[in-house]
Amino acid sequence: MDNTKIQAIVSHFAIDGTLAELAPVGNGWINDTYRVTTQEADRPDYVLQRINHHIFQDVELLQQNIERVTSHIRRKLTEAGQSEIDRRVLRLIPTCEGKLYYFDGESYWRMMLFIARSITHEQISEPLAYLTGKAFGDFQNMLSDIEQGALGETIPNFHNIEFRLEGLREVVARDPQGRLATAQWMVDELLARAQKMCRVQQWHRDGLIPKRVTHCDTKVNNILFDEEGRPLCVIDLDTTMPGFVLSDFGDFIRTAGNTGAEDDPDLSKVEVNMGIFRSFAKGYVESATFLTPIERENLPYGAELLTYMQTVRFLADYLDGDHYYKIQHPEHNWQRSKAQFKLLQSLEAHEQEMNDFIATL
Ligand code: GN1
Ligand code: MG
Repeated sequence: MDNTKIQAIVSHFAIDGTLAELAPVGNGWINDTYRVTTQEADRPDYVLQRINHHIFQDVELLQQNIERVTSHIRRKLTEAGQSEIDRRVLRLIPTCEGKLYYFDGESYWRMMLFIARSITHEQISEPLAYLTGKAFGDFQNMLSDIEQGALGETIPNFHNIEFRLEGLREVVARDPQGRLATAQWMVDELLARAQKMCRVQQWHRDGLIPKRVTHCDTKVNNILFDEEGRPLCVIDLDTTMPGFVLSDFGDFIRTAGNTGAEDDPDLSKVEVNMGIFRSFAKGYVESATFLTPIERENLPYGAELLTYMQTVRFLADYLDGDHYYKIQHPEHNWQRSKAQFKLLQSLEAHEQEMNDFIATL
């Protein structure tokens, strides 16, 4: 997109300062992101994003969720006497008409304050896993008293395993690409675990497990750290919505607690990294003081559940002909499914060990 067009978009937002420079940033594939630099040294810089409204279809709801989450956290930080609050929580910049996004007739745009002098990590380590656990636990803790009904689901049924399994069953019945023959064994393995994995939804219906505010993308690169290495701010709030805390715990272990890659072609490299598990769990349990006994005991189950759910999602996309996840080669989603399934098996083999560790915290 050319800069004059983006400049015109920037002019619709109530920014403080004069636009000096525009540059694309980041590596996410969901939204397009630009850094907006201002001329004046004493004025902030900004981040402009084009929202992917194919994935986030209700932009109004999406932006309202983010505004509610960030204003709630901002209030908590103020009450706690924190300094530099605009570095510790995202701040949405409204348009000149006071709206939370701008629609140019084609795309939806939003603006945020840029948090200067922050550091992100793509590689995990045990000390970093501990700090990340603390940061996501704090995040959920600050949001644990937000009014019921304040937030909507920005992607309906996003982490609902019953819904994801329905999707898998539906595509298995159609087999539109003729790929089922290759994948049948994995379909059987997954369906054999369906009852165990859907248990959380049943617990919720029985009133045993609450929905809280969950981030739903708990990767280490969604935390900004300060120059001293302390967690500063949780970012990427698009999927922050009502859900089970098991989701956030589990998705971190799925992504960071794997000795291999998410799509590793060499399955012998894929195992749960118990050092990362222990460090993250320790940090998380220390700050997530609201956890009920059933939530706490089931954190290892959460790790299995999210890995299982990701296997189901990759496999369904493979059978369907690769419409959701970008692929680098024709069998990529199948490779991802196998790698996630291998991680699930490793988690299952370590279930007792994980449960025993949680009990010591
Ligand atoms: C997508 O693009 P990324 O990595 O932030 C997906 C997650 C999956 C992940 C698997 C909105 O996230 O749910 O776990 O891919 N996000 C969406 O790599 O579907
Ligand atoms: Mg993301």
